[in-house]
Amino acid sequence: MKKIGITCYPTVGGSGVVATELGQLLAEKGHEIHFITTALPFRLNKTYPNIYYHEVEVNQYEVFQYPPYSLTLASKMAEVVKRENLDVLHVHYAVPHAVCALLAKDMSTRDVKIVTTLHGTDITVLGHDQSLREIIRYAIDRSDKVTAVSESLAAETAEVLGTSKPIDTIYNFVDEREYYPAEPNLELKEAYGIREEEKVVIHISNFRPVKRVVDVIEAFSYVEKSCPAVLLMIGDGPDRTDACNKAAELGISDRVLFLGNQKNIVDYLQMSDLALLLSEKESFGLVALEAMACGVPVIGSRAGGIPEVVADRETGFIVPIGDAVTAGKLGAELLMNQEKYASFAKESIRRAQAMFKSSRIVEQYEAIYNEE
Ligand code: GMT
Repeated sequence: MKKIGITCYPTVGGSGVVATELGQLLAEKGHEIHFITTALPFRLNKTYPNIYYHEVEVNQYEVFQYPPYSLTLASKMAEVVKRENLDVLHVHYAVPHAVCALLAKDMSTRDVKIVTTLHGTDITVLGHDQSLREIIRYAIDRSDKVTAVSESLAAETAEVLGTSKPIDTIYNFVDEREYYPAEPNLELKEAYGIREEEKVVIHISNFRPVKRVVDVIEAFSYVEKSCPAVLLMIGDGPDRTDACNKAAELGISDRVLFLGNQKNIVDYLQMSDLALLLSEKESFGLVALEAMACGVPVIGSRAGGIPEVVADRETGFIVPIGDAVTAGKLGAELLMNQEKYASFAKESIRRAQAMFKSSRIVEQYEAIYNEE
């Protein structure tokens, strides 16, 4: 059994979800887990005697123009590595987390193994920034082991950074004890005024420009033209107003429910019939996998790792980025073809369980921790 330190952004996003659930599943297998984060990970939903939380408390001093997050984190990591005799520091995101881990290893003088998992924007966005490129490459080259959440991200990392460091793809997973197909919560549906005959389409994201939420509204307008339907927009972010305006412009505001951030998204997925993820960058698309695990087919864009998650014409459809019309028309056709829909829903569940099964993914990480 290993003693593993985990650092991630604990409050939002798929990377925090994956890191936290991985920590929980590793703890269930007997490993000792130490979260070294700024807050208690939001997905940590059970009590485990072998999970510890070490808070990174970033102080603000007048002498610093910016709060020294990276320095405080590196210092805390070094303290925990030494005191708890950690074997592994598993960090999510190259910058700053892998850089902090390297510094902490040096400070602690303990031969702790540094495993870095790339989740996307540290490569697809920051990797193109000349002011960060070199330090990202340094973090990757010096980590003992680097993983990426899709083949697409692994390939893009090598290309963007020009690194020859081997990068293993380890896909994200869902906790199947939480994400599974179930009868919709009728009370919740009724509370939102959703009628029995209406199809439920769902989009979940942080509404940043890369998510192209306006395309989601436009795609939905084609679904709504063909069958009675509502769109649940879950999440919040800078493009929410644009999305609301688009719904108003298309005259479908009463069909689009903006629900803001929600904690129990599985309740919403279990009452949905179709998920839309039309991003222009998406290294994996955890929400697509969460939808599939609940038996909900996905229309996704040909961006990053989405086509590795959604099997085109089997568990949903893959459309070109920006092609909201095709996305909407394919969605409508699928929802109206009962036989095809049932086969897509069944295949979604099968694929989620076969390719992204949590036990299989956790074993892949364990193999990396155990490698000599
Ligand atoms: O999607 C985001 O903007 C949040 C970001 C995060 O830090 O959680 O998501 C990234 O990591 C997820 C977990 O690996 C992936 O499922 C998302 O595809 C990835 N987002 C992007 O690549 C834009």
